[in-house]
Amino acid sequence: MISPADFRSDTVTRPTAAMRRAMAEAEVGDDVFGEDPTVNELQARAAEILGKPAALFVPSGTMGNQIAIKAHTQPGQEIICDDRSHIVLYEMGMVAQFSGCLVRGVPTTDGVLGWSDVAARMRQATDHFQGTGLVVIENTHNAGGGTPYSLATIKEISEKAHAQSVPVHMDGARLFNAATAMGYQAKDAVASIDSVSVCFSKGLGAPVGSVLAGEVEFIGRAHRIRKALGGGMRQAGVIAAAARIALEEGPALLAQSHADARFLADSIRQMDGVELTAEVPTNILFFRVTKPGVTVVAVGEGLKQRGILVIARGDRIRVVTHRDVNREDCENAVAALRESLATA
Ligand code: TLP
Repeated sequence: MISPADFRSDTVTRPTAAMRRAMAEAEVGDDVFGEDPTVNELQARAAEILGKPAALFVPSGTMGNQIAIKAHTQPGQEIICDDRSHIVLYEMGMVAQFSGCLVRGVPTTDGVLGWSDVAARMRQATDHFQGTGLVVIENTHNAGGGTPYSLATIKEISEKAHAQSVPVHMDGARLFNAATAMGYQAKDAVASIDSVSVCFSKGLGAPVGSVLAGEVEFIGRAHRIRKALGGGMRQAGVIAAAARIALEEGPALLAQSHADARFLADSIRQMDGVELTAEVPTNILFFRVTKPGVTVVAVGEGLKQRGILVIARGDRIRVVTHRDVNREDCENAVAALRESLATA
């Protein structure tokens, strides 16, 4: 049987042969003692690429974000972010559970905040208000359609938040997708912000791992918080070795994924019965079903029967391109979508 083409997420990529080799050969030590050379090298290299003084290897993007939120805030403070942010929708309420913070979510069309959105919700701590503790921006924005931030917007939000003594964290799970689409360097996008978490295990292709980067003192606190969450990973060089290859070689492959997503978007634009819900600037595409009487779930099921996996949930279908699907898979997906719509 032919294995299905998996467009559910860019998290589904399998480690390459080179990654598996590097994992097998990785020099390791006990990272809780700071003695794993492969982890140490990965952290140093990630810090260098992101232009930050220090970086910490973490098991997941969720842990990277939640450590950052805890390290930046005090219980009771407010966090300003887009109301469909990953930290709000998909991180198990940890903003409340772990950091004891409140979310002031901003409704947006594409997930990207402007300074005026943030400014309207900023509150100084007074006898009446607990105050804003943190601003979080998601670059690219997943639920908004893989939307990248411009350098100018990041800089404006950061500088103006800092003027009110409020730090800014970037959920940069797909920062390199943003950099590829916007033509900037990852480090330029994070130069004005306080911390960034970046995933190796999405489009970059590593089997596991993310990194949190920021100032030395902040990463010191993050290290203690990671331990509290059970994130002391011992001989983690085994996974850091694959993450290092993802970091060095993954970004160059993202342009192809973006071109594949554009190909899918163009095909969907020409099809009756479906409609894109947002522009497709990177590797994430959302569409809804407009054919009367046909549900998102039915189309998702029809695609699955034809060997195409997507996420069909709520009122839209998400398709994500990545290094483990190619143009032929995309062409097959378009044909499968046409058939599914015709027979649904
Ligand atoms: N996103 C996953 C799902 O959880 C939705 C996906 O398939 O897209 N920030 C952003 C913007 C993300 O999209 C994700 C994962 C994370 C953080 C969390 O990363 P992990 O899964 O490593 O904890």
